[in-house]
Amino acid sequence: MKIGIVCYPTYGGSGVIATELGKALARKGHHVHFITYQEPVRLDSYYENIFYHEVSALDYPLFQYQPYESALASKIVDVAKFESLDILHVHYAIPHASSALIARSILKENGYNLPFVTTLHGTDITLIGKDPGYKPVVEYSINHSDGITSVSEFLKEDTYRNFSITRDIEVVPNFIDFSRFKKTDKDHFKKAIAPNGEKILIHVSNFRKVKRVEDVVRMFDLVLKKLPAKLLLVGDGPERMNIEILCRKLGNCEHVRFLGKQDAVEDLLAISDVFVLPSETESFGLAALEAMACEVPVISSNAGGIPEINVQGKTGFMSNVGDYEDMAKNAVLMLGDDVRLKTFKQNAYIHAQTFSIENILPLYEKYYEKVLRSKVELAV
Ligand code: GMT
Repeated sequence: MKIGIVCYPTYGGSGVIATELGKALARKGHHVHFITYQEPVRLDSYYENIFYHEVSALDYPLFQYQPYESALASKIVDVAKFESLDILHVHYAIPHASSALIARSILKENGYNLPFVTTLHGTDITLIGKDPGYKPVVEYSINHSDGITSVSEFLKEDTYRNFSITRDIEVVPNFIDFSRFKKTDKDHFKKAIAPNGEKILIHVSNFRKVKRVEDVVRMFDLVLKKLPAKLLLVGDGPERMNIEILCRKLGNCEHVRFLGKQDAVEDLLAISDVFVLPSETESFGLAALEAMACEVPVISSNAGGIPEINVQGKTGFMSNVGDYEDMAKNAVLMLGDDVRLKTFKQNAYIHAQTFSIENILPLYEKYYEKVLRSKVELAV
């Protein structure tokens, strides 16, 4: 198949999934065309069968905001015609689904049929998409997609709850590539971070309010009172300064390392004992799955789709949103007993295998085929 993929090229989970999906499809022989405003972060090398088409929204003094949606739709039209795309897959509804919809209409007038699949990832539904400023367009473009997938059961139900959706939504969970995310021996590195054998807690996110990084620091402070530990904070975003201020206030800065954005997250996970994800809402929690694949159990909130990956008392523990005291108690329970911790680590790894790319990729391929078949049937 010739598949177009539209996504955000940055560090967010939706862009990561879109890029890894494209890479896996290309490995199976499909031709994959990324259409976005910047080379996706995870497209870090040359790949046979992968092509990148940059969208450039012209700047003009009249524009307060560049009309990216129109520029993207125009680029989709151009790429579809020139490269003879069979299908387009857009990740994150805003504004990708509406751009795809405009492109499909333009192409149709030119006698070209380009069905598109929209994958809902999370905040495009749970936060931004249901804002009245976006909702009518998001709802319309979801309903007029040729196929709709969501990354968790929770997100599917939340979409039906918040929008008038007239169509079936297929759940295709996020996946993990075990050839990259696996436990490796990084003992020398572990010693540098935790020279006295301290336990290592890690949090990886884009430091937005929804991630509740403050809870990570507060729970860590309680853990520190019970056992020697270090905290790795990976990523960057709007909350970073507030978090630094909180660490200073709590007086635990010497045990907290701010590592900023990191490409090789798997090397940091390899030395970690517990992953912390206290999010306010999380449609899936790809960062937690990456941790589990590296044998790191998870202390999380029970928000959104997290219970679909973190199994209570087995791969980690879940607490109510904001209950950092309970999270600390659970972390101490796991970290305070090496035999118990080892069992949690093994469980996390075993459960993560359910989401291996080998299991999930065929679901997308079958779904594309189904969408293409139904388009042909409609045309006959
Ligand atoms: O908010 C983020 O973490 C980024 C966001 C994105 O779309 O880039 O992530 C969402 O999609 C990920 C991939 O499907 C999910 O694993 C995350 O749970 C989801 N984030 C939220 O729902 C907050």
